[in-house]
Amino acid sequence: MKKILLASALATALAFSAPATDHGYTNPVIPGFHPDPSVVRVGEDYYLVNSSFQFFPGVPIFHSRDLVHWQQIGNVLDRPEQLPLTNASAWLGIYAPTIRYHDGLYYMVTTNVGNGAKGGGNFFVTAKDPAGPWSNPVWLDQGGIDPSLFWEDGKCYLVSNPDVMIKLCEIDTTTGEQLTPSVDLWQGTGGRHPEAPHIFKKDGWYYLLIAEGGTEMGHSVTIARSRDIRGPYESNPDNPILTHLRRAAQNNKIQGTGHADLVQAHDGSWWMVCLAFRTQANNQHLTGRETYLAPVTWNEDGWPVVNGGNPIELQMNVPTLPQHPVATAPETYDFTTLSTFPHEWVFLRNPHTENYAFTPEGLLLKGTDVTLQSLDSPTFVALRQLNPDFTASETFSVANLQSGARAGLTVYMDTHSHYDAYVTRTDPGTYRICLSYNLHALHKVEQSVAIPANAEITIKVVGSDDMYDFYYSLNDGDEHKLGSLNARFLSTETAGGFTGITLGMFAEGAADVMVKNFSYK
Ligand code: 6LW
Repeated sequence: MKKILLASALATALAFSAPATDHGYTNPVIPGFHPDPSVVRVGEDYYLVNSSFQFFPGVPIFHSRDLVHWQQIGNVLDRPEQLPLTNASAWLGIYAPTIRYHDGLYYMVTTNVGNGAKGGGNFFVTAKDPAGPWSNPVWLDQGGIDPSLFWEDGKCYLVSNPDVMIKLCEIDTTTGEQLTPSVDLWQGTGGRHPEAPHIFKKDGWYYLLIAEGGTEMGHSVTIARSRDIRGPYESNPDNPILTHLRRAAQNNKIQGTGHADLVQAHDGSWWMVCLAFRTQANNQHLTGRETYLAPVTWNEDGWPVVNGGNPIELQMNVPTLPQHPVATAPETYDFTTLSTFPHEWVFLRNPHTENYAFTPEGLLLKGTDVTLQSLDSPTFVALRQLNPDFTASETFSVANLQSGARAGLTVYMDTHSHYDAYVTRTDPGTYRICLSYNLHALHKVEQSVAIPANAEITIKVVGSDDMYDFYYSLNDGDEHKLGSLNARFLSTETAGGFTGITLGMFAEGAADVMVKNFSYK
């Protein structure tokens, strides 16, 4: 079996060709489960990172030259020693990261909630090249979540939110040691969960950008400033500078705008990246919290104004940097030609790598007794659902399928909430293709159809605003409908967790599965 290499560019990516422009773009700029964005500029290059919770590798990192088009260039945490995820649920693991650049080094600072040295907590890693490799974690003392770094006069300051308060201390960036006591900076304007702090310096002011209101409908971005980094901080009279809670955005598909970062572009313009979600399925969301972009100006009192004070739109009609489209992911992954997983594929927690092998016939997945309900790592490898409307399919054959084993395609929100279309064997020689749902305590096999053994099977799922429709075909023959399941029961509002839907190829029990290809479009 070939060893799985988790970090390699996909050479077969297709170039996206659009006429060069410097006006208008589509939000989200990074669709699907890509929350808690943080951005840094180095010269004319921009790098952006997202949180990743219980998925491995963690912290996807993207590159752009225009802030609009982003290409994933790796995952910051791609080794188990950087990213222990034992028993991590969709509420745990890697929370919001911050990316910064100082003195020739990239820094990514984040929180591993529930895992790691010291039982979890805040740490940073560094790299000379943002595509990696990144260092092992340097653990930090100040608690809370959403750590961020700021340098001035040879000092490195850490901010995070222990005790529901944005606090600051100085740290030693070699050892992580805390050099000064944590001081209180600001608690926001009264919204719950003051978090996501970032410090910027402009025109002699220290600006402290935060998020408040929690990561749901009431999410907002607020800002305060001080002449002294340690405060006192005065609140912007026009706070919040971004929220979709108000009437102006009540019919906007984009909701939950918050958790932001600011960057000054190489042409001098200012921009905000933030998270938000797109509502579907009766005002709920499934594709996770995504990455959005908005222009920022400064008013005469020296406070930032996001998108002219207006809500963020799907179609942004504003000037941009000169646009540089990037290569996009392929529609079909042909596993007979691949020898590594491209960056966008993810596993649950720390994968048992011996259960995944690239062969000339395809990707061999070996099932184990770890199921999709488990907080261990099942045999599962997935892509994020990027948009409500999509078609995904997996073509595979089953070399070994013992009674009770299952192999197929899961529409997976978390351990409690997933829809599975799969092949199973009920008694010697009887193969069936089934559709089941797992919704916390509710579990049912909705459909079960006998199929011949030794068939090449294609399972397809078609997503829309309200439904997931499942189909199958055998040996490239006619397509049959397997069933339909309502999308809303898998939503974040119903299922919980900080993630979004992933579409996973999985194997459970004594099942050896040869996957020929997987498509997503
Ligand atoms: C993240 C916090 C938040 O660390 O939710 O929406 C937490 N913002 O800032 C998990 O994403």
